[in-house]
Parts: sequence; structure tokens; C-alpha cells
Amino acid sequence: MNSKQLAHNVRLDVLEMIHNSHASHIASAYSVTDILAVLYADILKYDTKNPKWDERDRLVLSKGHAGSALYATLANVGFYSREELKTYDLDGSNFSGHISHKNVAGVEFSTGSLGHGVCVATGMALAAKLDNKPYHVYAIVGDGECNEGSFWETVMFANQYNLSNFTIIIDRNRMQAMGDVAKVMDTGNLGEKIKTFGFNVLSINGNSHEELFDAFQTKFDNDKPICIVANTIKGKGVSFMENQLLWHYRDPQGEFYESAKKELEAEEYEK
Ligand SMILES: Cc1ncc(C[n+]2csc(CCOP(=O)(O)OP(=O)(O)O)c2C)c(N)n1
Repeated sequence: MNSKQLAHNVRLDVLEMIHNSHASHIASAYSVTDILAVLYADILKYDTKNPKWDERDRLVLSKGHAGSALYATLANVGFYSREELKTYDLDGSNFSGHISHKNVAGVEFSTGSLGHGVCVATGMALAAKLDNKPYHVYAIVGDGECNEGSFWETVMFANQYNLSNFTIIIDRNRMQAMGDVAKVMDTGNLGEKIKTFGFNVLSINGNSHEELFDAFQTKFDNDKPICIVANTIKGKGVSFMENQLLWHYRDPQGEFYESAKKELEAEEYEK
């Protein structure tokens, strides 16, 4: 399945999951869907039959509140059946609202408390270097999450230990839970700041599969870690959710569910 078809399927699955469970964070999931789709369709090395394959690339979704998008991506690439997604965020399910690796194949680490997943991912990258393993580690953070002090500690750490096998992707939709990032705690020019810590930094349209693909393929002739500032749209794919803070928490019911479904189903994409 190509990345565009994957993103299309994931957005529809996420709608059903969040509608069914009355969960939150649909706009956060839609913001990161294209990033996940390109990674799982074209970039990451993994084996769905052997999820713990030692040489697999690792992805940590540090913005764990968008876990519905990762669960749906993993189902669509074959780690488990899409049928299982129906239990998402319901009592007794393994598919908790914030991402959990317990009993879920393909999830590397449980997250939800912002600012922590990215630190664990840095440790994974250091472990690969120490063990001479060829895998690459990716961590996806939100731009609101970059308010966390631990985020900046990990940026220092990755540079100090020359973790060229480590990529931070910032899902920069410029919004967080309660308002615009610029108003709550302005991160300013994130890319420039991270560059001063020693990273190789790219800034791209994070909803463009072509730009994402090119960014992930870029080779650097130094031993520094990489940061991709992926400029995204919160709620991407459903017109009335795009850039609307309300949809950080609101769940799609009634006419909202019906019209989101109609719009997503009508999306034209390359097969
Ligand atoms: C340590 C911590 N503080 C607060 C929260 C509550 N919270 C959940 S999502 C969110 C906003 C995150 O914004 P951002 O990182 O920009 O992600 P987005 O949803 O916009 O993609 C907050 C504050 C949390 N999960 N963890």
C-alpha cells in the first residue's frame, strides 16, 4: 500500500475509533497521519511477522495522545487486524487512548506524559551506537510538547553523543491543547534554535508526502542528529476540523461524524 492510500485509510479508521469510544484528540491524530504514513509505507525497516526483530527501526510517538493514528497505521500495514481497532479506548482494551506498547505489536513505548518519549528514544539511539546496530530511531513530538524542559535536555544529549542515527520530527501545527503555541509558550523559530544545538535541521510541509519522503532520504555528511520541522495542519483532512482548537478534545458525533466520513471517503488520492 502506498503512503497516500495508507493515510486515507488511517484517517477513516481514526474517525471510527474516536466516534465509537467518544475519545479526544482527533485533530492531533490527523496532524500526524501523513508523517506516519510516509514512515510506515516508505522509510522504516520492520517485519510485521517478527515485531521485535533486533534490527528494526524504532519509532516513538512522543505525542502519545495521538495514539489512535499510530494504532490505525500499524493495523493497516499488517501488525494486527483492523477489526481489533474497534475496541480502541474502551474498557478492557489493549488499545488505550494514549499509546501503549503493552500487548500491542509494533508499538515501541507507551507515552502520553509529554516530553518523555523523546528522551527514551534518544536512549535507544545511543544503545544502537554502543551495540553497533544499524537501526535508526525516530521520535515524533508536538510543537507544544517542545515547551517541556526534558525536550531540550534530549536535544543537548543527542548532540553531545553524536547520535546521527536519531531523527526528531516536530509535528508543528502551531496549536496545543488550550491555544496557539505562540500565545501559551512561544517556541519562536524552533528549527533555528535546534540548529544551534548542533542538529541538522530541515523544515518542510509535513502534510506533503513528497516533501516528507525527500526529507527522510536526505543524507548528511556529518555525525550529528537530525531534526525535521514538519509544518502541519491540525485536523488535516476534515475541513471543519482544520486549525480548529475545539477538535483537540471534541469527539465527532451526529452530523459532525456523518460529514467527516463523507469528506474523508470522497478524498481523491493516488493508488
Ligand atoms: C506532561 C503533560 N502535560 C500536559 C499534558 C496534557 N496535554 C495533552 S495534549 C496537550 C497539547 C499538546 O500539544 P502539541 O504537543 O502541540 O500536540 P498537538 O496535539 O497539537 O499535535 C497537552 C498539554 C500531557 N499529556 N502531558
